[in-house]
Amino acid sequence: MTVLNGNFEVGTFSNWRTIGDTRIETAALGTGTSEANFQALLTTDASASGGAVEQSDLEEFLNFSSGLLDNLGNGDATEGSAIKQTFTANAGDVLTFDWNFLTNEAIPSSFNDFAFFGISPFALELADTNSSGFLGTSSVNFSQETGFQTISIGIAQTGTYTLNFGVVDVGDTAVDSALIVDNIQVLSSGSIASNNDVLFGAQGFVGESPLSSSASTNVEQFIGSNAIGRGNDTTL
Ligand SMILES: [Ca+2]
Ligand SMILES: [Ca+2]
Ligand SMILES: [Ca+2]
Repeated sequence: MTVLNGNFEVGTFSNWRTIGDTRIETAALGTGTSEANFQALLTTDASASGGAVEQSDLEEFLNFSSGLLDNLGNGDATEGSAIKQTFTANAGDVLTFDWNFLTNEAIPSSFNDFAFFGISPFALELADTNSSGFLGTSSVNFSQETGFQTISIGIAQTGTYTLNFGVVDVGDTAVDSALIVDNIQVLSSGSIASNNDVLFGAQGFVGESPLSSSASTNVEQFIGSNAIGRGNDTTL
């Protein structure tokens, strides 16, 4: 089963499971949209329904090992929000989505909030307060945004995967950040581009090997069961 309601045009989180402060937003958010009318917003803020949850609850929800969010390298993750959905894919398919990281922290800040996506039990950072290219003020509730970006991830092995997206506060819980995601699709192997940003398989996110037919020739990031890093042609 492919990703359902990956563009949120149902207007709800139908087919997704959520934790923390998660909302369907429109262009009224001030960021515009990357695809049609509706998009998902995840924040590290409080909300009427309770808001962001503590790190351990996030890690349990996402089937992460305890402390994984700290081990991504930005410091002590404190609280946040996430969504997830389980789907099946074939080797050679490509997962693609649009994302936008927003923050009220300084850029950069030692309170290095970050957004991530992953295939449980693995996660990979999308952006943090040290990322380049922030656009300045343009959204209703946040002072900075990266703007919409698109990432594509080659799927190295046929299987059933649980896709996750999240955002966390780091160091304290006071100043909030958010992640917008939209346009989440799994494209069949016939539509593969040759420039996937990341690959993943049974060992997590990996480098170019072992999938030669559709593998990227310029993989820039990888993550495995015990490591995160950057490099080319690296298999964990
Ligand atoms: Ca949409
Ligand atoms: Ca923060
Ligand atoms: Ca917070």
